Amino acid sequence: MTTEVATAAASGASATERFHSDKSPFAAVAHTAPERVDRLARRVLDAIYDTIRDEKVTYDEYNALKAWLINVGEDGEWPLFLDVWVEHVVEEVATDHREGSKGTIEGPYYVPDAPEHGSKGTVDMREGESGTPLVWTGTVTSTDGTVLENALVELWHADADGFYSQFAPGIPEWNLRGNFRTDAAGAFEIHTIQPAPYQIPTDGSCGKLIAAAGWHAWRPAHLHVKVSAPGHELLTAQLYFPGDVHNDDDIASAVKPELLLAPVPQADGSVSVDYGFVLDPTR
Ligand code: MBD
Ligand code: FE
Repeated sequence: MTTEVATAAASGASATERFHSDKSPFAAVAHTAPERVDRLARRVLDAIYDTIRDEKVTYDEYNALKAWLINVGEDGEWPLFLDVWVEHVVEEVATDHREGSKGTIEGPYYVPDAPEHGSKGTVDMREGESGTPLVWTGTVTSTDGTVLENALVELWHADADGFYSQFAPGIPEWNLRGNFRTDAAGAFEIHTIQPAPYQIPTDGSCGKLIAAAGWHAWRPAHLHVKVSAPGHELLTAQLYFPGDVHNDDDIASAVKPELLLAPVPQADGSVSVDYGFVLDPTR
């Protein structure tokens, strides 16, 4: 028997395929004026020209960049590259007006339509799934304090080895992915395990950049969540655990103080957290 190993190329290919299978990102910008496209493309190109002139970039460096960009595509790592180094600023601008809960980036590993568990339940996990059991309670309200019944809470996270189902081989399809609905009091209760710190793939092009630049590849342990309710803006967030050494130097720049949990260890070895969400009404 051969043991499948997680490779950058395999998880990159899954993330790229998943992104392509979603509804076309171009439809939403089909009516963008040429002036806007011109302005944005021009500013990005000008930033590149400035860098080349200021830093006196050589032909050898230009050719290395060209080869690297081609490799990012071949590895399927464009979703990873963009979500790690660009998305956090897009998220910042997009959610600037909000009065409700803070969110953060989605990242490359969301999958819609995970199994539903009602308002209280346990995400799918393997027999003997490793990791500290985690019980997460919370409520979903609107910015005016109204309780939101039947709000959708979608949870996904890595396992204790830092792998996501559907993006690493040999993990059951919906492992550590589950959807919950708030009850009449706006409450939910989710049972899962505590995820581990996560290292982005080091064997692909993003890893090559990280090594060449002397960076590290780590994200702190995190739970991903999307919270939605009719008439409200979709909230995409990640929640973090205090004390994680990478909370202060997340490679994806996606940690905010408001997103830190306050876990309470229980006598039975599990950990409880209470963390709820306030959604902004649609403008
Ligand atoms: C992740 O798990 C993640 O959340 C982000 C943002 C980027 C890479 C891997
Ligand atoms: Fe993640």
